[in-house]
Amino acid sequence: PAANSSATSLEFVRFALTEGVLRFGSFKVKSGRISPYFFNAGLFNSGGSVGKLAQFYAQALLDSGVEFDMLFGPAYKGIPLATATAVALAGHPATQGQSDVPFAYNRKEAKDHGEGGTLVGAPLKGKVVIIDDVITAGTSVRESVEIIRNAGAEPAAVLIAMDRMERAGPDDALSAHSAVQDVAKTYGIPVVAIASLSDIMALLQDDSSFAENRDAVQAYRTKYGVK
Ligand code: OMP
Repeated sequence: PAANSSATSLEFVRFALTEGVLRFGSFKVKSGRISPYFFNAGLFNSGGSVGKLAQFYAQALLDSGVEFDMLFGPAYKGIPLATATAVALAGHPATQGQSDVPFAYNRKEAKDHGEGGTLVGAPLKGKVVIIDDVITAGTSVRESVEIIRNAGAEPAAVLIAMDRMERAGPDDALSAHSAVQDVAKTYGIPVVAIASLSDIMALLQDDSSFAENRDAVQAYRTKYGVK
């Protein structure tokens, strides 16, 4: 509910809006639904904005209380996210420079020369946090969980920027749960999001210049949103 929006998640939504990462309009999303908003994390594309994004990820992870040993960023989009978040954790005031969290990522194609293999970075071990941008159907999470388990490590949580809070499944057989809830249930791990559709709604409600978008987002939420 909007009332639960934290100051940090609202600040993040404002930041995404300023960076052009969050846009209102009409967008066809992966599910085929026509969404009145889109969150394109690929547009955090400068040193300053990725640095700030990573601070939000680091803060959300620390606030969640999830115990973890390292980060994993699935190729391609997760790679800069895991890298930058590890940097942000190392510089976070709460860790007083005492936290040097290892990270790893996968290649999409296996390499048959040099060091070989599909994994790059620190060896996967202990409790691993998967970092991604948005979960829609959860496809990329499934792959990451397999990679981590095959390496003998343990998935600890999924950390994402935006939870769209949408019901999973085809439109003619909508599930009562969201893809995020399904991921949490299927793998028995929490999904931690910096912000969610609730926070977007809270921002739209605060600002009268968004009246039209507010109605469209509310209608979409009524149709496809989870409670
Ligand atoms: P899954 O890996 O199936 O969960 O899909 C996640 C993908 O949804 C992202 O990688 C994007 O391509 C896409 N997406 C967004 O990035 N932002 C949105 O607001 C909506 C979508 C989407 O297509 O649903």
